Amino acid sequence: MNIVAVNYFRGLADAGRETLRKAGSSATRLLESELRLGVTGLRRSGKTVFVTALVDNLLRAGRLPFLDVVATGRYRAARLQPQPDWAVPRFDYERHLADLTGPQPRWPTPTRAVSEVRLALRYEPSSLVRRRLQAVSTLTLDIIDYPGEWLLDLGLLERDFARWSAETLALARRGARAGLSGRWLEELDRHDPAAGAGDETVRRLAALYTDYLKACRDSTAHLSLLQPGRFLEPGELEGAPVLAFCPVPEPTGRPARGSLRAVMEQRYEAYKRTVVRRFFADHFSRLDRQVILVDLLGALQAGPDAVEDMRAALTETLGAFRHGRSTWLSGLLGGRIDRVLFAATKADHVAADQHPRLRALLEEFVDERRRAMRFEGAEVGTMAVASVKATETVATDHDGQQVACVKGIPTGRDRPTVLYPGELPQALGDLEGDWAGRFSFLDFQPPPGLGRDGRGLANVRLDQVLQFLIGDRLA
Ligand SMILES: Nc1nc2c(ncn2[C@@H]2O[C@H](COP(=O)(O)OP(=O)(O)O)[C@@H](O)[C@H]2O)c(=O)[nH]1
Ligand SMILES: [Mg+2]
Repeated sequence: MNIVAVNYFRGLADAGRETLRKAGSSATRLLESELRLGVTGLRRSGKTVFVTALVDNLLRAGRLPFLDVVATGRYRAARLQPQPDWAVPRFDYERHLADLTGPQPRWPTPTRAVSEVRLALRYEPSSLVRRRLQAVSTLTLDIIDYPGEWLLDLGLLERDFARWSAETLALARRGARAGLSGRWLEELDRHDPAAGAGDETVRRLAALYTDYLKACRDSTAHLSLLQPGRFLEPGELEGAPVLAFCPVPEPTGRPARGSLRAVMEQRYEAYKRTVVRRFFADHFSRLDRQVILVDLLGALQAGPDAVEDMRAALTETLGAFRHGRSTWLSGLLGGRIDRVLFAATKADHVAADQHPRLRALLEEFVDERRRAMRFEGAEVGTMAVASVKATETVATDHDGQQVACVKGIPTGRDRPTVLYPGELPQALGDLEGDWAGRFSFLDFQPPPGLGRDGRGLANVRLDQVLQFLIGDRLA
């Protein structure tokens, strides 16, 4: 057995033990409990800023009025602790905080792989019975930040190569993608899937496919449904052969051994086995709660294709959380995530009166799957949040009418500007035709003086986020 496979099975065994330990200790869990919270989202959805702000607000606790344990005066304090997984990089809270709160405030430098941080939260239990047993309880909270691109890959486990190829090829010929997939599809056309293919051909096709995925992500089209995720966020696998494949059309003749189709299929299956399942066993299967950050405003700004694509990506993502014994994923190890929160980030890009609509739009995306998940016993929440509030909502007079605007320092400028970002629709169906260009959300700099009052980074609704994600464990 090769090393990767050994590690994979070891991962499974560990995860299995973990599940047993959890089940066996549910009695003691009341007093001293542990919770693993996953934070994910596609690139630039706001993970790093979110985790930094979450940690900072838990440490300082001066801006959490709707977190019950704080509101009722039972919260003692929190402290950073050494993390349990020694092979995973530590989330660099201190450095990110220094970026945000320095003399020249700037957004944290991006990171591209998994990282984690552990906090111990001390609080007084609310029930008399528990207080008699222990005056102060501790919740150990592990926060794990990982690329949403990896999460999207769980959907591949349910598709064989033929199906994945057919779906991906069809998608590449539609909408905004058609303008970006040309070079890859032309090159693919030049090869007979049933004929033998050398390593060089395979690598060239894979490279063109990867370029296409990157173009989808980086173009103004703002596309989300991009698989395999490691092609965009390779983590430690940069350059590995398991990341060199691409979809191939169904061959008409009988494919020879070593044919293009056969080689690509082998690599696809190897990717699922050694990369996707390992991520599942090592990280995903060990989470108790999950928050998925969504840059919905970014997609709205980009237009209908981006919104449709984001909807598809969220639906695919929710598929990974299906509970119940029938699905492969939960059948393997027993899914234990019982709360999933979708959060539309950067809500401070629009005026506060638009937040209910932002949330409603997000809700529309996840609604159908949400009912299925509630049926299985898991909660799915939606919220509009800003991890760091970079603007103020101000009322201005426009042709004799009061309109709500945002005021902040746009990126690249040095003075506050008042901006009318437009009104969000009540429902996605209200947007008709090609509405690209209807919204103008600007990027803002972190506000000067951020964090100086020592109460925790100014934010929008992080307390409600925390109440939903961990509030019940601080009761
Ligand atoms: N105004 C505002 N911008 C944000 C917020 N969170 C993230 N951003 C912007 O989004 C960018 C990407 O955020 P980051 O946390 O690095 O995303 P990640 O790639 O998911 O880790 C940042 O550099 C900011 O420009 C927020 O709460 N408010
Ligand atoms: Mg990040």
